[in-house]
Amino acid sequence: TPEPHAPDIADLRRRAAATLLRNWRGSATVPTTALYPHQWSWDSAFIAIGQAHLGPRRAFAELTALHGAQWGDGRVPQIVFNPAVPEDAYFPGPAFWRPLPRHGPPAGVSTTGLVQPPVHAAAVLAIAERHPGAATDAAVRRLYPRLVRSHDYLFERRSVASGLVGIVHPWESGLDNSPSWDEPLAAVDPGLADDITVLRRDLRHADAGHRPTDSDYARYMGIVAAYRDRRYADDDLLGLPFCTVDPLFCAVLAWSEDALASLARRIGADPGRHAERARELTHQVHTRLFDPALGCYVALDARTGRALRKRTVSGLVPLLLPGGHRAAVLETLTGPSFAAPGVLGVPSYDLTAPDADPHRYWRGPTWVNTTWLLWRALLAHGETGHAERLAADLVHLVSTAGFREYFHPVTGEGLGSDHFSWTAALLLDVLA
Ligand code: 9WN
Repeated sequence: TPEPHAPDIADLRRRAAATLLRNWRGSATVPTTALYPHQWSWDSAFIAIGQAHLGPRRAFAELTALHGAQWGDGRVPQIVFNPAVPEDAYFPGPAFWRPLPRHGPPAGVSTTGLVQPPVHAAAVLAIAERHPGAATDAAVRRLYPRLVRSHDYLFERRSVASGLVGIVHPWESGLDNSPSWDEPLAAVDPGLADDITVLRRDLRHADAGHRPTDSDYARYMGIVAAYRDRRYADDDLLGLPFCTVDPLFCAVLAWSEDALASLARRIGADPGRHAERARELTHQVHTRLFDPALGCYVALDARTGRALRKRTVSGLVPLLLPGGHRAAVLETLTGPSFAAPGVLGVPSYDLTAPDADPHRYWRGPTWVNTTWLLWRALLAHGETGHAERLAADLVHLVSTAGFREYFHPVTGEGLGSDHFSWTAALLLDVLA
Protein backbone atom coordinates (compact mmCIF):
# COMPACT_ATOMS: atom_id res chain seq x y z
CA THR A 1 0.00 0.00 0.00
CA PRO A 2 1.32 3.48 -0.87
CA GLU A 3 2.16 5.97 1.89
CA PRO A 4 -0.62 8.52 2.48
CA HIS A 5 1.27 11.31 0.69
CA ALA A 6 2.98 9.25 -2.00
CA PRO A 7 1.95 10.43 -5.46
CA ASP A 8 -0.58 8.24 -7.24
CA ILE A 9 1.49 7.30 -10.28
CA ALA A 10 -1.34 5.79 -12.31
CA ASP A 11 -3.36 8.97 -11.79
CA LEU A 12 -0.37 11.15 -12.80
CA ARG A 13 0.02 9.13 -15.99
CA ARG A 14 -3.69 9.55 -16.78
CA ARG A 15 -3.49 13.29 -16.18
CA ALA A 16 -0.35 13.63 -18.30
CA ALA A 17 -2.08 11.84 -21.18
CA ALA A 18 -5.16 14.07 -20.71
CA THR A 19 -2.95 17.18 -20.90
CA LEU A 20 -1.47 16.05 -24.22
CA LEU A 21 -4.95 15.28 -25.53
CA ARG A 22 -6.24 18.68 -24.44
CA ASN A 23 -3.41 20.41 -26.34
CA TRP A 24 -3.65 18.26 -29.49
CA ARG A 25 -4.91 20.26 -32.47
CA GLY A 26 -5.53 17.51 -35.05
CA SER A 27 -2.04 17.19 -36.51
CA ALA A 28 0.22 18.67 -33.81
CA THR A 29 0.23 19.84 -30.20
CA VAL A 30 0.38 23.38 -28.80
CA PRO A 31 2.73 23.93 -25.84
CA THR A 32 -0.28 25.31 -23.91
CA THR A 33 -3.56 26.86 -24.99
CA ALA A 34 -3.52 30.61 -24.28
CA LEU A 35 0.14 31.62 -24.01
CA TYR A 36 1.51 29.58 -26.96
CA PRO A 37 -1.34 28.81 -29.42
CA HIS A 38 0.89 27.56 -32.30
CA GLN A 39 3.38 24.71 -32.88
CA TRP A 40 6.89 25.15 -31.44
CA SER A 41 9.90 23.26 -32.74
CA TRP A 42 11.70 21.82 -29.72
CA ASP A 43 8.43 21.50 -27.78
CA SER A 44 7.25 19.12 -30.52
CA ALA A 45 10.36 16.97 -30.12
CA PHE A 46 9.79 16.62 -26.36
CA ILE A 47 6.06 16.09 -26.90
CA ALA A 48 6.77 13.29 -29.41
CA ILE A 49 9.00 11.55 -26.86
CA GLY A 50 6.04 11.53 -24.43
CA GLN A 51 3.46 10.63 -27.08
CA ALA A 52 5.56 7.58 -27.91
CA HIS A 53 4.42 6.14 -24.57
CA LEU A 54 0.81 6.40 -25.72
CA GLY A 55 1.49 5.02 -29.22
CA PRO A 56 3.62 5.75 -32.29
CA ARG A 57 0.94 7.43 -34.43
CA ARG A 58 0.71 10.88 -32.84
CA ALA A 59 4.38 10.84 -31.97
CA PHE A 60 5.33 10.58 -35.64
CA ALA A 61 2.46 12.88 -36.70
CA GLU A 62 3.80 15.65 -34.44
CA LEU A 63 7.23 15.60 -36.10
CA THR A 64 5.83 15.08 -39.59
CA ALA A 65 3.67 18.19 -39.17
CA LEU A 66 6.66 20.23 -37.98
CA HIS A 67 8.86 19.10 -40.87
CA GLY A 68 6.03 19.92 -43.28
CA ALA A 69 6.96 23.56 -42.59
CA GLN A 70 10.67 23.00 -43.28
CA TRP A 71 12.24 25.83 -45.29
CA GLY A 72 13.77 25.43 -48.72
CA ASP A 73 17.20 25.97 -47.15
CA GLY A 74 16.57 23.12 -44.67
CA ARG A 75 15.84 25.09 -41.51
CA VAL A 76 13.08 23.76 -39.30
CA PRO A 77 11.25 26.81 -37.94
CA GLN A 78 10.95 27.77 -34.28
CA ILE A 79 7.19 28.37 -34.68
CA VAL A 80 4.70 27.06 -37.24
CA PHE A 81 1.73 29.42 -37.07
CA ASN A 82 -1.76 27.95 -37.04
CA PRO A 83 -3.75 29.91 -39.67
CA ALA A 84 -6.95 29.42 -37.65
CA VAL A 85 -5.54 31.44 -34.72
CA PRO A 86 -5.95 35.27 -34.87
CA GLU A 87 -2.85 37.33 -35.71
CA ASP A 88 -2.82 39.04 -32.32
CA ALA A 89 -3.17 35.91 -30.18
CA TYR A 90 0.65 35.66 -29.90
CA PHE A 91 3.27 38.35 -30.17
CA PRO A 92 5.12 38.58 -32.51
CA GLY A 93 2.53 36.93 -34.76
CA PRO A 94 2.91 35.79 -38.40
CA ALA A 95 2.72 39.29 -39.96
CA PHE A 96 5.80 40.51 -38.09
CA TRP A 97 7.99 37.85 -39.76
CA ARG A 98 6.94 38.67 -43.33
CA PRO A 99 8.03 38.86 -46.02
CA LEU A 100 9.42 35.33 -45.84
CA PRO A 101 12.09 34.67 -48.50
CA ARG A 102 12.05 32.34 -51.51
CA HIS A 103 14.11 29.85 -49.51
CA GLY A 104 11.37 29.94 -46.86
CA PRO A 105 8.53 27.56 -45.99
CA PRO A 106 6.21 25.85 -48.51
CA ALA A 107 3.62 28.14 -50.09
CA GLY A 108 0.77 28.99 -47.75
CA VAL A 109 2.68 28.06 -44.58
CA SER A 110 3.48 30.80 -42.03
CA THR A 111 6.47 30.45 -39.73
CA THR A 112 9.11 32.47 -37.95
CA GLY A 113 12.59 32.62 -39.50
CA LEU A 114 14.44 31.23 -36.47
CA VAL A 115 15.30 27.71 -35.31
CA GLN A 116 15.39 26.02 -31.90
CA PRO A 117 17.62 23.33 -30.35
CA PRO A 118 17.51 20.30 -32.69
CA VAL A 119 16.18 17.58 -30.37
CA HIS A 120 14.19 16.04 -33.25
CA ALA A 121 16.48 13.25 -34.49
CA ALA A 122 16.94 12.08 -30.89
CA ALA A 123 13.14 12.10 -30.54
CA VAL A 124 12.66 10.04 -33.72
CA LEU A 125 15.19 7.50 -32.44
CA ALA A 126 13.35 7.31 -29.10
CA ILE A 127 10.04 6.59 -30.86
CA ALA A 128 11.66 4.04 -33.17
CA GLU A 129 13.29 2.18 -30.29
CA ARG A 130 9.99 1.98 -28.44
CA HIS A 131 7.98 0.78 -31.46
CA PRO A 132 10.15 -1.41 -33.69
CA GLY A 133 8.56 -2.77 -36.85
CA ALA A 134 7.84 -2.15 -40.51
CA ALA A 135 5.51 0.84 -39.96
CA THR A 136 8.17 2.56 -37.87
CA ASP A 137 10.86 1.88 -40.47
CA ALA A 138 8.61 3.46 -43.10
CA ALA A 139 8.05 6.54 -40.92
CA VAL A 140 11.79 6.83 -40.23
CA ARG A 141 12.51 6.56 -43.98
CA ARG A 142 10.18 9.50 -44.60
CA LEU A 143 11.59 11.70 -41.85
CA TYR A 144 15.28 10.85 -42.20
CA PRO A 145 16.01 13.02 -45.30
CA ARG A 146 14.30 15.99 -43.63
CA LEU A 147 16.30 15.56 -40.43
CA VAL A 148 19.50 15.35 -42.47
CA ARG A 149 18.65 18.57 -44.35
CA SER A 150 17.93 20.40 -41.12
CA HIS A 151 21.28 19.31 -39.63
CA ASP A 152 23.05 20.19 -42.92
CA TYR A 153 21.54 23.66 -42.64
CA LEU A 154 22.90 24.08 -39.11
CA PHE A 155 26.37 22.69 -39.82
CA GLU A 156 26.78 24.49 -43.13
CA ARG A 157 24.88 27.77 -42.85
CA ARG A 158 25.29 28.39 -39.10
CA SER A 159 28.95 27.50 -38.83
CA VAL A 160 30.78 30.10 -36.70
CA ALA A 161 34.01 30.36 -34.71
CA SER A 162 35.63 27.62 -36.87
CA GLY A 163 33.84 24.38 -36.11
CA LEU A 164 31.05 25.51 -33.79
CA VAL A 165 27.39 26.19 -34.64
CA GLY A 166 25.86 29.58 -33.89
CA ILE A 167 22.47 30.99 -32.99
CA VAL A 168 21.28 34.44 -34.05
CA HIS A 169 18.56 35.15 -31.48
CA PRO A 170 18.09 34.29 -27.77
CA TRP A 171 14.83 32.55 -28.79
CA GLU A 172 16.94 30.07 -30.77
CA SER A 173 18.57 28.88 -27.56
CA GLY A 174 15.18 27.95 -26.09
CA LEU A 175 16.45 29.60 -22.86
CA ASP A 176 15.36 33.06 -23.93
CA ASN A 177 16.33 35.33 -21.05
CA SER A 178 19.24 33.25 -19.78
CA PRO A 179 21.84 35.38 -17.94
CA SER A 180 24.30 34.25 -20.64
CA TRP A 181 22.60 36.65 -23.07
CA ASP A 182 22.73 39.75 -20.84
CA GLU A 183 26.07 40.95 -22.18
CA PRO A 184 25.41 40.49 -25.92
CA LEU A 185 21.84 41.84 -25.52
CA ALA A 186 23.08 44.99 -23.82
CA ALA A 187 24.85 45.87 -27.08
CA VAL A 188 21.68 45.43 -29.17
CA ASP A 189 19.60 48.43 -30.27
CA PRO A 190 16.10 48.03 -28.88
CA GLY A 191 13.49 47.96 -31.64
CA LEU A 192 9.92 49.15 -30.94
CA ALA A 193 10.78 50.21 -27.40
CA ASP A 194 7.77 52.49 -27.00
CA ASP A 195 4.88 50.15 -27.62
CA ILE A 196 6.36 46.94 -26.35
CA THR A 197 4.19 46.58 -23.21
CA VAL A 198 1.04 47.17 -25.23
CA LEU A 199 2.06 44.69 -27.90
CA ARG A 200 3.10 41.89 -25.56
CA ARG A 201 0.44 39.18 -25.30
CA ASP A 202 2.34 36.99 -22.83
CA LEU A 203 1.60 39.44 -20.01
CA ARG A 204 -2.12 38.72 -20.37
CA HIS A 205 -1.52 35.09 -19.47
CA ALA A 206 1.44 35.11 -17.09
CA ASP A 207 2.81 37.23 -14.24
CA ALA A 208 5.21 39.95 -15.50
CA GLY A 209 7.66 39.01 -12.73
CA HIS A 210 7.87 35.47 -14.14
CA ARG A 211 8.59 36.53 -17.74
CA PRO A 212 11.39 38.30 -19.66
CA THR A 213 11.38 42.11 -19.17
CA ASP A 214 10.20 44.80 -21.61
CA SER A 215 13.83 45.71 -22.18
CA ASP A 216 14.54 42.07 -23.22
CA TYR A 217 11.52 42.09 -25.54
CA ALA A 218 12.49 45.38 -27.19
CA ARG A 219 15.88 43.87 -28.05
CA TYR A 220 14.34 40.56 -29.18
CA MET A 221 12.29 42.58 -31.66
CA GLY A 222 15.29 44.59 -32.83
CA ILE A 223 17.19 41.38 -33.62
CA VAL A 224 14.25 39.85 -35.49
CA ALA A 225 13.79 43.04 -37.55
CA ALA A 226 17.48 43.05 -38.57
CA TYR A 227 17.40 39.37 -39.63
CA ARG A 228 14.08 39.82 -41.43
CA ASP A 229 15.39 42.84 -43.30
CA ARG A 230 18.14 40.61 -44.71
CA ARG A 231 15.52 38.06 -45.68
CA TYR A 232 16.91 35.64 -43.11
CA ALA A 233 20.14 35.24 -45.10
CA ASP A 234 22.99 33.58 -43.21
CA ASP A 235 25.96 34.72 -45.27
CA ASP A 236 27.20 37.33 -42.78
CA LEU A 237 26.28 35.91 -39.38
CA LEU A 238 28.69 38.18 -37.51
CA GLY A 239 27.04 41.21 -39.10
CA LEU A 240 23.78 40.39 -37.32
CA PRO A 241 23.08 42.16 -33.99
CA PHE A 242 23.33 38.90 -32.03
CA CYS A 243 25.39 35.81 -32.79
CA THR A 244 26.46 33.42 -30.06
CA VAL A 245 27.46 29.80 -29.54
CA ASP A 246 25.35 28.03 -26.91
CA PRO A 247 26.53 24.85 -25.12
CA LEU A 248 23.04 23.32 -24.93
CA PHE A 249 22.35 23.97 -28.62
CA CYS A 250 25.66 22.50 -29.77
CA ALA A 251 25.48 19.54 -27.38
CA VAL A 252 21.94 18.69 -28.46
CA LEU A 253 23.01 18.94 -32.12
CA ALA A 254 25.93 16.54 -31.56
CA TRP A 255 23.66 14.17 -29.60
CA SER A 256 21.01 14.28 -32.34
CA GLU A 257 23.65 13.83 -35.06
CA ASP A 258 24.66 10.64 -33.28
CA ALA A 259 20.97 9.63 -33.25
CA LEU A 260 20.96 10.23 -37.04
CA ALA A 261 23.79 7.71 -37.34
CA SER A 262 21.62 5.13 -35.51
CA LEU A 263 18.60 5.99 -37.66
CA ALA A 264 20.73 5.64 -40.82
CA ARG A 265 21.79 2.15 -39.70
CA ARG A 266 18.14 1.14 -39.18
CA ILE A 267 17.15 2.03 -42.74
CA GLY A 268 20.31 0.91 -44.52
CA ALA A 269 21.70 4.41 -45.14
CA ASP A 270 25.32 5.39 -44.48
CA PRO A 271 25.91 6.27 -40.81
CA GLY A 272 29.56 7.27 -41.33
CA ARG A 273 29.12 10.95 -42.09
CA HIS A 274 26.81 11.44 -39.11
CA ALA A 275 29.12 9.65 -36.70
CA GLU A 276 32.01 11.78 -37.93
CA ARG A 277 30.10 15.06 -37.61
CA ALA A 278 28.90 14.11 -34.12
CA ARG A 279 32.45 13.27 -33.04
CA GLU A 280 33.90 16.49 -34.42
CA LEU A 281 31.28 18.78 -32.83
CA THR A 282 31.58 16.90 -29.54
CA HIS A 283 35.33 17.51 -29.65
CA GLN A 284 34.81 21.23 -30.34
CA VAL A 285 32.35 21.59 -27.46
CA HIS A 286 34.68 19.86 -25.00
CA THR A 287 37.80 21.73 -26.07
CA ARG A 288 36.40 25.22 -26.73
CA LEU A 289 33.46 25.80 -24.39
CA PHE A 290 34.56 24.35 -21.06
CA ASP A 291 35.37 26.80 -18.25
CA PRO A 292 37.40 25.04 -15.54
CA ALA A 293 36.94 27.82 -12.98
CA LEU A 294 33.14 27.66 -13.26
CA GLY A 295 33.07 23.86 -13.55
CA CYS A 296 30.73 23.96 -16.54
CA TYR A 297 30.55 24.86 -20.22
CA VAL A 298 29.85 28.48 -21.18
CA ALA A 299 28.45 30.30 -24.19
CA LEU A 300 30.58 32.34 -26.55
CA ASP A 301 29.81 35.70 -28.13
CA ALA A 302 30.83 35.00 -31.72
CA ARG A 303 30.87 38.72 -32.58
CA THR A 304 33.34 39.74 -29.88
CA GLY A 305 35.03 36.39 -29.24
CA ARG A 306 34.25 36.78 -25.52
CA ALA A 307 33.30 33.87 -23.29
CA LEU A 308 29.93 34.55 -21.58
CA ARG A 309 30.94 33.33 -18.14
CA LYS A 310 27.67 32.44 -16.45
CA ARG A 311 26.93 29.14 -14.72
CA THR A 312 23.61 28.19 -16.37
CA VAL A 313 21.87 24.87 -16.92
CA SER A 314 22.83 25.11 -20.60
CA GLY A 315 26.45 24.69 -19.52
CA LEU A 316 25.67 21.34 -17.87
CA VAL A 317 23.91 19.79 -20.87
CA PRO A 318 27.15 18.72 -22.67
CA LEU A 319 27.10 15.94 -20.04
CA LEU A 320 24.89 14.26 -22.67
CA LEU A 321 27.97 13.70 -24.81
CA PRO A 322 30.67 11.05 -24.51
CA GLY A 323 33.99 12.12 -22.99
CA GLY A 324 34.71 15.64 -21.86
CA HIS A 325 34.81 17.04 -18.36
CA ARG A 326 32.35 14.65 -16.78
CA ALA A 327 33.65 14.63 -13.21
CA ALA A 328 33.80 18.43 -12.99
CA VAL A 329 30.32 18.91 -14.44
CA LEU A 330 28.90 16.24 -12.16
CA GLU A 331 30.40 18.06 -9.21
CA THR A 332 28.77 21.32 -10.32
CA LEU A 333 25.43 19.63 -10.99
CA THR A 334 25.37 18.07 -7.52
CA GLY A 335 27.01 20.99 -5.67
CA PRO A 336 25.69 24.18 -4.00
CA SER A 337 24.93 26.08 -7.26
CA PHE A 338 22.32 23.64 -8.51
CA ALA A 339 21.66 21.13 -5.73
CA ALA A 340 21.77 22.80 -2.31
CA PRO A 341 19.63 20.95 0.26
CA GLY A 342 15.95 21.36 -0.58
CA VAL A 343 16.47 22.30 -4.24
CA LEU A 344 14.10 20.46 -6.60
CA GLY A 345 15.18 19.35 -10.09
CA VAL A 346 17.93 21.31 -11.83
CA PRO A 347 17.46 25.10 -11.60
CA SER A 348 18.00 27.02 -14.84
CA TYR A 349 20.71 29.15 -13.23
CA ASP A 350 23.23 28.99 -10.39
CA LEU A 351 21.06 29.82 -7.35
CA THR A 352 24.06 31.26 -5.47
CA ALA A 353 24.64 33.91 -8.20
CA PRO A 354 23.71 37.45 -7.10
CA ASP A 355 21.51 37.93 -10.18
CA ALA A 356 19.60 34.63 -9.81
CA ASP A 357 15.82 35.12 -9.69
CA PRO A 358 13.94 31.93 -8.74
CA HIS A 359 10.66 33.22 -10.22
CA ARG A 360 11.84 34.63 -13.53
CA TYR A 361 11.70 32.22 -16.46
CA TRP A 362 15.21 30.98 -17.40
CA ARG A 363 17.00 32.89 -14.61
CA GLY A 364 16.43 30.43 -11.76
CA PRO A 365 13.25 28.35 -11.98
CA THR A 366 13.39 24.59 -12.56
CA TRP A 367 12.13 23.47 -15.98
CA VAL A 368 11.19 19.89 -16.80
CA ASN A 369 12.86 19.71 -20.24
CA THR A 370 16.35 20.74 -19.12
CA THR A 371 16.09 18.59 -15.99
CA TRP A 372 15.02 15.71 -18.24
CA LEU A 373 18.05 16.19 -20.54
CA LEU A 374 20.33 15.91 -17.49
CA TRP A 375 18.38 12.91 -16.18
CA ARG A 376 19.03 11.21 -19.54
CA ALA A 377 22.71 12.19 -19.40
CA LEU A 378 23.10 10.79 -15.87
CA LEU A 379 21.44 7.51 -16.87
CA ALA A 380 23.71 7.23 -19.91
CA HIS A 381 26.76 7.51 -17.63
CA GLY A 382 25.42 5.01 -15.10
CA GLU A 383 24.88 7.72 -12.46
CA THR A 384 21.64 6.07 -11.38
CA GLY A 385 21.54 7.53 -7.87
CA HIS A 386 21.62 11.13 -9.11
CA ALA A 387 19.25 10.30 -11.96
CA GLU A 388 16.71 8.80 -9.55
CA ARG A 389 16.85 11.90 -7.38
CA LEU A 390 16.00 14.11 -10.39
CA ALA A 391 13.18 11.79 -11.46
CA ALA A 392 11.71 11.83 -7.94
CA ASP A 393 11.91 15.64 -7.87
CA LEU A 394 10.04 15.93 -11.17
CA VAL A 395 7.30 13.61 -9.92
CA HIS A 396 7.07 15.59 -6.68
CA LEU A 397 6.89 18.97 -8.46
CA VAL A 398 4.18 17.88 -10.85
CA SER A 399 2.12 15.95 -8.33
CA THR A 400 2.03 18.92 -5.95
CA ALA A 401 1.87 21.91 -8.38
CA GLY A 402 0.46 20.41 -11.60
CA PHE A 403 1.76 20.30 -15.19
CA ARG A 404 3.20 23.80 -14.95
CA GLU A 405 5.59 25.47 -17.40
CA TYR A 406 8.29 25.94 -14.70
CA PHE A 407 8.65 25.79 -10.93
CA HIS A 408 10.23 27.71 -8.08
CA PRO A 409 13.35 25.58 -7.48
CA VAL A 410 13.02 25.66 -3.68
CA THR A 411 9.35 26.05 -2.76
CA GLY A 412 8.12 24.01 -5.74
CA GLU A 413 5.51 26.70 -6.51
CA GLY A 414 4.10 26.29 -10.05
CA LEU A 415 5.00 29.20 -12.39
CA GLY A 416 4.10 30.35 -15.92
CA SER A 417 1.27 28.57 -17.66
CA ASP A 418 -0.57 25.43 -16.60
CA HIS A 419 -1.39 22.30 -18.67
CA PHE A 420 2.04 22.55 -20.28
CA SER A 421 2.68 19.89 -22.91
CA TRP A 422 6.37 19.08 -22.52
CA THR A 423 5.96 18.85 -18.73
CA ALA A 424 3.28 16.18 -19.29
CA ALA A 425 5.18 14.43 -22.09
CA LEU A 426 8.51 14.16 -20.30
CA LEU A 427 6.85 13.06 -17.08
CA LEU A 428 5.40 10.11 -19.02
CA ASP A 429 8.94 9.30 -20.12
CA VAL A 430 10.35 9.55 -16.59
CA LEU A 431 7.57 7.30 -15.27
CA ALA A 432 8.00 4.65 -17.99
C1 9WN B 1 9.49 32.10 -27.64
C2 9WN B 1 7.11 27.38 -26.19
C3 9WN B 1 8.36 28.23 -26.01
C4 9WN B 1 9.59 27.38 -25.64
C5 9WN B 1 10.79 28.24 -25.21
C6 9WN B 1 10.31 29.17 -24.10
C7 9WN B 1 9.14 30.01 -24.57
C8 9WN B 1 8.68 31.61 -26.43
C9 9WN B 1 8.03 32.79 -25.72
O1 9WN B 1 8.08 29.18 -24.97
O2 9WN B 1 9.59 30.87 -25.61
O3 9WN B 1 9.95 30.97 -28.36
O4 9WN B 1 7.12 33.38 -26.30
O5 9WN B 1 8.45 33.11 -24.59
O6 9WN B 1 11.37 29.98 -23.67
O7 9WN B 1 11.83 27.43 -24.79
O8 9WN B 1 9.96 26.58 -26.73
O9 9WN B 1 6.89 26.56 -25.08
